[in-house]
Amino acid sequence: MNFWQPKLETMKRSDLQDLQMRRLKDTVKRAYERVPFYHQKMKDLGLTPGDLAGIKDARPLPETRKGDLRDNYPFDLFAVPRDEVVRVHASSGTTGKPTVVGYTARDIDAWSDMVARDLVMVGCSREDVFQNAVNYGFFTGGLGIHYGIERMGAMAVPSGTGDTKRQIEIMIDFGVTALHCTPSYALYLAETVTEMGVAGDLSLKIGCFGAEPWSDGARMELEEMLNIKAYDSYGLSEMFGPGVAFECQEQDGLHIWEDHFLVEILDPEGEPCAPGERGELVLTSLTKEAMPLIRYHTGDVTYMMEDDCPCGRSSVRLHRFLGRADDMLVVRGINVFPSQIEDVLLKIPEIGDYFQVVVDRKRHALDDISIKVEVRDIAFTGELADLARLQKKVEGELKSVMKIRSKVELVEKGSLPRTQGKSKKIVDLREI
Ligand code: DLL
Repeated sequence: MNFWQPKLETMKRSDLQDLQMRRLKDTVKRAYERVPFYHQKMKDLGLTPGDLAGIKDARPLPETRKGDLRDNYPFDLFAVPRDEVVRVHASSGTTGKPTVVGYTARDIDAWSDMVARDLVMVGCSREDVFQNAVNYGFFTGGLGIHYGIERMGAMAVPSGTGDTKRQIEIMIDFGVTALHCTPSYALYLAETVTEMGVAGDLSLKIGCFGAEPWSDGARMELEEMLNIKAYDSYGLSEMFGPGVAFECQEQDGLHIWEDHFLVEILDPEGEPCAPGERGELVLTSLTKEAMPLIRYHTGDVTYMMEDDCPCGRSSVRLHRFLGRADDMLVVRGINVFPSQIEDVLLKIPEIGDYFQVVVDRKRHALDDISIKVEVRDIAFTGELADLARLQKKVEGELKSVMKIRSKVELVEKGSLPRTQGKSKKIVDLREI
């Protein structure tokens, strides 16, 4: 069977909720006693751990945001003495200091088991040769996935990033059967495989892609080009890293491991969203020792799917992420997520896999949204009229989904930047 920790993965919901409340009380008590930031926040709310006796959810507890990690840079949110921290990771934002996270040996252990759960869930076994083509530095996707691969016993191939042709040679020579990287790099790898004409030499079966939003269109494209099943993987450094939520073989929502995290989806007013209703994912860590976080606002937008999953896992599923609340473009009052644009574009056969959205506002004018899209060779018939027709078609299809007009600029294949990590699909030139 495809379970790594069957008891925890299939636990009865009432037992799971009891376990969560026990762990929540313990986490909050430790944070109150050991982290001055939380001590003060709880004091401001008039709360002591004694008030938690009858607690049923996280709502009375203090909230945490990314800025709080920066304000406590680098180690002031740690809840254990420095000599118990065996590793740190960091993620760099666009401004200011990076945010730093720490792990005890038990944290690394719990995280490895969580990633092992994910990999076994999508069908990996000890027989697999697993290439991890992401950056092995401060980014949690490198060591985090690597430890999970070793934990479940497959052969880890820590290829890191860089030299795409060599990555593909390794894939062929080592008989790689499973691949982890960002979806944008996967598309670039797939494109290079096609150019090299070696798709038939690959032994790939499984692709795990995450660290940024991607669409079902991109999934279909990757599955076809690489002859794999492609799974969505979600995580964030603040909650260990990759492995927090992962698709099972149903490919219909991501199981979030509720024995490790208490899950809330909140609307912009901070009120809980009903299942099916979009909102911000807010997480409380239930097992993290070195750096527990309470009601952490992830900034990521999704919704809860409540129906039971045929795979037998009892944890709640999250719908694939639409994007970050702050990546959502509000153009002339309409909300647009880059993943929606991607979904439309990938359904048009003449259009390639790369696009870039540029939003601008001329003085006193309305916002302008223009989208550069790469055109596949098949679209170049030699007739300018054909290109003009294609441009109109793309504009029309985007308008029907986004409800606003955008200007489409067709560009040649290869002219938009390729990336080995997270891609930048939006350029916002508005001065707001
Ligand atoms: O990106 C951890 C990770 C590594 C996840 C490898 C999956 C695979 P950070 O660098 O801290 O950690 O970035 C976390 O990336 O808050 C989301 O905005 C975004 N993100 C991660 N996974 C997904 C996903 C890693 N599957 C931030 N879909 C998160 C959409 C994702 N967004």
